[in-house]
Amino acid sequence: MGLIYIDGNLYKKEEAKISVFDHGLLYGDGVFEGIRVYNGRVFKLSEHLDRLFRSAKYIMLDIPLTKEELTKAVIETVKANELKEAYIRLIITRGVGDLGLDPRKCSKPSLIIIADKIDLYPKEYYENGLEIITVPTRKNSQDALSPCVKTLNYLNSIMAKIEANQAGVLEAIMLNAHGYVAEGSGDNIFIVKNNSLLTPPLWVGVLEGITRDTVMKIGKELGIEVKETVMTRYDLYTADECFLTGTGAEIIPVIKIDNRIIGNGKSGKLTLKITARFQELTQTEETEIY
Ligand code: PXG
Repeated sequence: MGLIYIDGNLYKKEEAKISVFDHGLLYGDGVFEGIRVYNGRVFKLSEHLDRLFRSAKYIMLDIPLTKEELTKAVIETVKANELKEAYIRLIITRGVGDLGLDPRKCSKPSLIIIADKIDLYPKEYYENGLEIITVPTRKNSQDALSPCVKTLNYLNSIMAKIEANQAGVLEAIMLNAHGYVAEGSGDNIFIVKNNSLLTPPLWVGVLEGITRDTVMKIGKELGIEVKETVMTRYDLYTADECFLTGTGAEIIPVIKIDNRIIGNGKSGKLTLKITARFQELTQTEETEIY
């Protein structure tokens, strides 16, 4: 237990160390994934690895392993930790360089896999719903750094989280530079309006969430109209239902936004239906490892 994978070897937690010259630390130069293990199955591993390769391609980082090798490394780490319910953090940094940001000084990327427990929001919020706010911090602009890329630099989200903390709520929604609703600090947002399921399109500047994709598929499978559409704060305030999705958050109902009560102030009907199907999928889908 407590074994961390670094570049092909497993180390005890206390002995798992990387260089202070790693550009992941010095510059946030790297990419990562957050993946869940449910009931001994790695949920949507293939989709997470595909996104990791897309993120790496954007930042021009060559992942030294194939998708098959990465799959094996993830499963080996989960098995070594004897975890049936877990959170996997898969990190690839530019590697060890010197005190200059030129990535050509980094001879090879570092690969780290941590498998541990995660509890993002207290359990009662999944039943009673979450209060959130829209915050002053805007999403990074597409042409500065695409929000589709899951990079090691999360300061944009961290600023939003600090603003939420200071307002006494647990999560923040960021708008993009034009004032359109984007996403939370670590989750995508959905609303239900007149029985349609709506979420911002990727071009607004959001991460292509694996949970977002899963929820959109569930919606369609349940015969619900699913639309990717731009939305403003007005659309949030007047929604019938609202929820957030993410690997950490799973599906969490939202009952208050900027002090406006959403719907009847309880988890909505479609939210409950989609959540029930999502929970079924987490127990039955994907890579069996035990
Ligand atoms: N948007 C952002 C900015 C994220 O960081 C999501 C959306 C949801 O994507 P997935 O693929 O997970 O459905 C994320 C994911 C944490 C934590 O420790 C954060 C995420 C995932 C897992 C854990 O806060 N963010």
